[in-house]
Formats: sequence, structure tokens, C-alpha cells
Amino acid sequence: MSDLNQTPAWAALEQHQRAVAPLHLRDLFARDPGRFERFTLQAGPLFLDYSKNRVTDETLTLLLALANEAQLSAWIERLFRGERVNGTERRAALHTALRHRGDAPVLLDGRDVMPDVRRVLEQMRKFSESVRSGDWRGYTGQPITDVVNIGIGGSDLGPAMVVSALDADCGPLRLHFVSNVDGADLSRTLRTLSPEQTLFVIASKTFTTQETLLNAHSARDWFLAQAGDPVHVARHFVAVSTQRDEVVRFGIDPAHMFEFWDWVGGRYSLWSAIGLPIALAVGMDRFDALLAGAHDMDEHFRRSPLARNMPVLMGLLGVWYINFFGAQTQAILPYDQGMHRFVSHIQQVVMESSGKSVTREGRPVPCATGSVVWGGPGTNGQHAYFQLLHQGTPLVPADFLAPIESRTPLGEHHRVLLSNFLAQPEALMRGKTAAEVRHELERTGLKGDDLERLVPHRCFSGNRPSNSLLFQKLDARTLGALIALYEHKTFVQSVLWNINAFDQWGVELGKQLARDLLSELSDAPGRAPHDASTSGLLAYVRSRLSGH
Ligand code: G6Q
Repeated sequence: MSDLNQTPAWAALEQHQRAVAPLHLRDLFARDPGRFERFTLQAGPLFLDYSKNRVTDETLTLLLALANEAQLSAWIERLFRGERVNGTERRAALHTALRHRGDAPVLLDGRDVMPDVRRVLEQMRKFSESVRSGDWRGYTGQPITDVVNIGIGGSDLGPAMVVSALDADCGPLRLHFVSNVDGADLSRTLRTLSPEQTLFVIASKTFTTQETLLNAHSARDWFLAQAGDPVHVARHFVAVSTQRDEVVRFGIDPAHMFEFWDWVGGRYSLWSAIGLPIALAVGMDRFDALLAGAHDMDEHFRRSPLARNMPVLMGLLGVWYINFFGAQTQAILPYDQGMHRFVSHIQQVVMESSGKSVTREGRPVPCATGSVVWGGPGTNGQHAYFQLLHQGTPLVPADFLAPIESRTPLGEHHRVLLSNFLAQPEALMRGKTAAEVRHELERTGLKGDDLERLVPHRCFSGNRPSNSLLFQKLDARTLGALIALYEHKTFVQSVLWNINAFDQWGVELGKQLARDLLSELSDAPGRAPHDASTSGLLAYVRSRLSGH
């Protein structure tokens, strides 16, 4: 494929950007009473207002032309049809099969994957129901009260996010997530638990990840210190993995293994058996609703015309800011405390998928790819980093998300939350002119130099773009649609940049490097000489370690 930045569509967008850059959103709204109607879209439970973006009708036409140039529609079909879109690992990325509904087959190399998907879903249902109902007993005959998921990255962030977003506290089980190899993570969690009533889910696609295996071994030692006989491990340790042999090697009965497959990427795996802690926390019916919501979004993404396609529009708007305005970061700001882990999960989806600098063919990419995704729940951020959003120099496109209904009986809290959700994008868009600031200050009695000195500090340039995403309430189905929306948005951008969204060699590098240095910490010779800084640091750490 030829580089997209060499196409007429790209050149047209560059030229168009020069015309749009001086336009102020305030004027675009004033001039065009139909802007909100035209630049809003409903997809299932999600309502997107993208009218506060620095775009005109022509911008969207040109961005869609760019998408056509990149053959986006054909790539979407390739994704759903199980083609090997992950070229470097020669794998499909069929996470959409995990949430597929109905009886139609989903073929991978001519074989229907759905019987396997359904078999594992059924296994998850039986198991989660027996643990939740108290039928599943620990080694002393007591029911399970606490579940500890041990996993990292894709085997942690997704399930941990969904469990906190779906308000799992009301279920019969307490869920804990241990990911960091820093022993503080595991010991802090185990401190309050009783081995007799604790179930460990060891979640690892490869079952070779250093952090997870070390945490799992330490958890087993902790368990056996009380339980004594290793035969009891079977009632307290289950595994989620693609690697049966490794699971057996660890000592978990394969009957207690929940399988998934190499065509499921780690950051796209919460829909697979990696979602077991979700089913344990909120029940299999709600896990199923989560899958159904994601499937609704899959259908919308696959079937809607590009111009009325939510992940496509959000992806193209991202490209507009990253490639034509030089934006380097993007904020995600959910006005829902339960979504406090949402940003970390989407951050992984986006930054691991788009953090690439060569094309699918291995040539250097000719334009910027990806952006730093950050953010957190509103209103907290308003008292912290929003200052930079309002008055800083970088352009930070922001997504504001909010449920219309609260899940708590504290209705007044929710009205305050919603008023903030509405106020911030408006302020970012409108800004405040010098005349408005003067008028405001005069009303406080300030005048002359004292007033003028303050004016530049209290002006807001505005014209800062945002999307607003509203949904009735954050139930499982809606959350499924929201996560799938960001997954597909990320895929759209990868198609435009012609990069592989489904490999992660940078993550693999981290795994490799740490293994090598671990042996050197114990005085074993290294495989390759280090630079002076690393050798110096290694020697420093070694001397202090042995000094203890
Ligand atoms: C996700 C990444 C990465 C991975 C973890 C854990 O896409 O590949 O975050 O999920 O490194 O890997 P395992 O599940 O194999 O332990």
C-alpha cells in the first residue's frame, strides 16, 4: 500500500486544515443552527455529540475520502472475517467472535470457532454459579468469600475495570486484583484474607509472564502454609490461559483451566475466559450482557455507512488532530466514579495498538501514529489537570462521558455531576474573551491598571475540541458497547496509518530484558555487555543488595 500522506486526499486535508485552523468553534455554532443535529449520532445506547470539534462538513467529507483511500471498509471486513490482520504474529484478531450472537459460524481458516467459544462460556457459567451460590467449597468445606485474580496487562486491566465499573460490591464475592511483581501488591491483598475461603484465578495467556508466575507461586506458598497438603490446591486455584502444558506444569488441574486462543490479543481478552473474574463478581448473566453490548457495537461498526459510524467518526477525528493539528495526547474523562479504571484499560488498548513506527510492510511510517491517552474521572480532574486543558499551550482533544441516570439514590449528587459534565466542554469550546473578562472584573469594582494586569491571565482562548458521549445508565450492555467503541476506533486509526494494531513487540522486549537482568542481579554473567550507565547501576544495586 502506498503511503497515505502521498495521496490527494491527504494533500486536500492539509490544505483544508489551513482554512479551518483560524475558525473559532463559537463562530461555527453561531453561524450554523443545524450544527448539533448534523454532528450527533446515536448507536445503540450511546449518544455522541461531536459538534464541538474543529470541523466543517467539508472536513468530514475529506476525512471520509481519506478512509476510502485507505480501504477502510475492506479492512473492517477482513477483521470480522478472521483474516490474519496481525501479520507479524500471523494471527487473526477475532475478539469479535467472543461476543458473537446467534448461530451463524465464525470461520477461522475454514473452521468454525463458535463451538469452542460457547463451550468455554458454558464452563464459565457453571463454575461462576457454583462459586457464587456457595456450592463450590474450599478445602475445609467452607464457601468461597474472596477471589484474587493474578494477572497483568491485558490479563488484569480489562476485568479489573469492568468489575469496578459494574459495581460488583453487591455480589456474594469480594474481588481482588494483583498484578505488580512488587510484593507489596500481593502481601497487602493477602493480609486480610483467609486461605480457607479464597479462590485464586491465575490469568495469563502465555502462562510464562514473570510477574504473574511469581505472584502465583507466592500465593500458592501462602495457601499451602496453612492448607498443608498440595491436593487442596485444586479447590483454590484455577487458571485462564491458552497454554495447557504450562498450566499443568504449574500444578493446576486442566479440568480447572478455562481456555482461550491465540487469536485473542491480551488487550482484547476481557471478552474471553479472562473475563472469569467479571462473571464471578457480577454473575454470568451480566457478563453475557456485556458481550451483547459489545456485539451491538460490532454490528454497528460492520454495517453502518462510514459517515454514520461512531468508531469510524471518532477514529477520523483523532487522525484529524494527530496528523493535521499535531496533537500528541488525548484525554478521556468519564463523569462516573465507577469508571475510574476505564482510562487505564483504554490507554492500554490505544497505546499498545498504535505505538508503532513502521508500516505493515516494515517501512518507517511517514506520519505520526497514536497519541498518549490519559485522564480520569470527573469532577476530580477539574481540580487538577483541567487547568492545562483550559489554558495550556498543547491542543488536547477530550472525550467527556456520562450516564444520565445515577446508580445511587443520591440524585442531587448526580445533578451536580451532570452540570459539571455539561459545563466543561462548553467552557473549553467557548473560551472567554478579553471583553468578557473586563466586564466581569468591572462588576467586582476593579479598574485601571489593576484590572488590565489581570485580563490576559483570565482570558480563555476556547476553540478546544471535545466529544460528549452520553448513555442512559452504566449497565453491563452499555459498558460492553463503550469498550468495543474504543477498540474499533483504535482499529480504524491503525488502518489509516497502515500499522499492525495487534502486535506488541515493545511489551515483549520488557519481558526479555528483565529476565536477563534478573540473573545478573544474582551475579550470573550477562548475555551481552551493558552500557556504562546500566553496568554502573547494576553494580550499585548488587553491592547494596549483598550488603543487607
Ligand atoms: C496485551 C499485552 C500484554 C499482556 C501481558 C500479560 O495485549 O500483550 O499486556 O496481556 O503482558 O501477558 P500474559 O497474559 O501472557 O501473562
